[in-house]
Amino acid sequence: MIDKNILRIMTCGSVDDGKSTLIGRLLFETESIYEDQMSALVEDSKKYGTQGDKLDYALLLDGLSAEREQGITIDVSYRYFATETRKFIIADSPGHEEYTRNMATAASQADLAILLVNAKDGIQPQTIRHAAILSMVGIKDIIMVVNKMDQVSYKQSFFENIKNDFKEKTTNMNFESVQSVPLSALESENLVHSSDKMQWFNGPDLLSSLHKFQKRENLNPAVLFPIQSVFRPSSEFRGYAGRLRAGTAFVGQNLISAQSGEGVKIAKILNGFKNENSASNGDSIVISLDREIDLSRGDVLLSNLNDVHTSHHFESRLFWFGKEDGHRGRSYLIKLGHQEATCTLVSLKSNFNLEKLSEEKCKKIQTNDIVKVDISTIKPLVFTPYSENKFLGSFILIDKMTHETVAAGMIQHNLRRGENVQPQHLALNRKNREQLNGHKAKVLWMTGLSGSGKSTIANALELKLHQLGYRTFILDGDNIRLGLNKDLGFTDADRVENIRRVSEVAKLMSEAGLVVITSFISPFAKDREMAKELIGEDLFNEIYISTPIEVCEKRDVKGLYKKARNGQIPNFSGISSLYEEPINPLIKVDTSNQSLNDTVETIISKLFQDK
Ligand code: ADX
Repeated sequence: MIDKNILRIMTCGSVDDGKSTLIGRLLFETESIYEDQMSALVEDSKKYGTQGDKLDYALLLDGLSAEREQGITIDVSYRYFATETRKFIIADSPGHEEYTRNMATAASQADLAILLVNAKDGIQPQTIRHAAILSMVGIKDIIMVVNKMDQVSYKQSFFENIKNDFKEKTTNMNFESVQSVPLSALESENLVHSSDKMQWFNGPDLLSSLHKFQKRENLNPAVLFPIQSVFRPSSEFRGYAGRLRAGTAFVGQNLISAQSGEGVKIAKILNGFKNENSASNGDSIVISLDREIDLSRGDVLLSNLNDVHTSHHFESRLFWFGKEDGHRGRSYLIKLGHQEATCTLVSLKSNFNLEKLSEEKCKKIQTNDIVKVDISTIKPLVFTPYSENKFLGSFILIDKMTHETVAAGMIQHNLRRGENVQPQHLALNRKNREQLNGHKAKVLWMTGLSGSGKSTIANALELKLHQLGYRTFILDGDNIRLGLNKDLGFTDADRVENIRRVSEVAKLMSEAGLVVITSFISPFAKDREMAKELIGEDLFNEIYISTPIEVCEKRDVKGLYKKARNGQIPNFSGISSLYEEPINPLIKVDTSNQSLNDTVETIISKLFQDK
């Protein structure tokens, strides 16, 4: 059984609020420090200490050399301490502004947050920013510690002013309880016993508050069991391993697969190597079922189907860590629970301005942004809003090319159209249409700079294919931008959307059985990758027209390079906007040293031998 008595606490505050000292001193006072750590502390205090002859408890914390050198805490570090009645896990998240994301990560695990304020400086903008993030990641309970009371002679007025100021500035945040404790971590006043120096304060000291704190438990008995792995040690036993994320499960209980809607009964529950009759929320177990149904990693077994959504469209809050900007229309890998899928940011709704504490319009997402977006996944996922279940309500987004985690997300709510729109089965498919046409469908995706020769090649190629009896269509950058995409310009965001729409159209046309030739600069590797995935690897053929920029510029058929060099066209590909070369194209053509005829022949001999 999971120990319900463990309290997960996170701490946050500005750089000078004394978090490390507070945690260090708590560890010391609760005798959670080993002898060797203690002797290191004595040595380190002499060398690096900031407290004269006294011990510098802040040095007990992790972050170690980098932190000591810079004088700031740089990552989330976890500390454990226990008293006779309770165990505590304390996450020290950094106070430095850049590291807001670490704070968000720590907050999603915490039962309670300790927000530190320096008695002398009072509430700082950073304090309020942290409070806003805490409220956004669903922290309901806060202890506001007014630290360094020794520096204001333990005067009540400082404490009362800060308390009122905090209350006023956070009225719109959804905290359910805010306690305030005045203390001095350095002098251990009001830390682990009530202080004689602050007799005007009649609340409990910090440690007593932590002992008394009652965790908000999910009392809903309904079971949520996301399957982490399928386990088949012998042909007689098939087990499903995972952690129970809500409710109490028992042998004989009826469960439903969220994905298929099929019902099953729990036959056995194993906890460790022991057979158990039941298991509760938080337990890591293996269960077996009364019959075999189709279940795999990522599927969710539950007792009440209405407790989750199975949908491919939801609104979410994102904490963006990525160094690269995020754009509407871009695709990422989403990992939600044990499920994985490709997803797209279909609309950017707003960006939360931490200075003004308000939502603002947003055109792209940058590092450290906290945005509200709609996400659409390629297959339905099982989820809940974050407020109902942290495990099935949170996810990460991964850049498929760099494998970097670019964002952490929290689901706000399902978007109904995700459930109400279902694919319609059609009587005829691509194969039928290909049969009638007498050839296979294909997409020839040409990429390259403006003036590289894409449109000329597309034209000559289509003519030749037409003569050979192929049904074809050209999607050309300039033409599409005069019609379907006339609302789009040349910012990165608009180019991403341009290619997304063109990919969808190319997919439809290939479903119609046509040979589709696309002629777009399509400068970003990620978007070409997205096109490939959407259209299907078997249909997608990348052709890189690699004519060097000097040659394109010399040709300057449309006079655009000249204008771009004169600064009349901003964001011009290859000059003031990035072009990422394909790494492994199927065909590569440099029109400065290959004739049009040869190019057309090369493409035809490589791709059209099937008829
Ligand atoms: S893409 O980058 O979004 O793929 P697309 O192929 O649709 O571009 O459009 C490129 C065409 O738009 C070029 O061939 C050129 O004629 C025209 N154009 C106008 N402004 C720009 C610009 N800033 N950068 C590139 N092409 C431009």
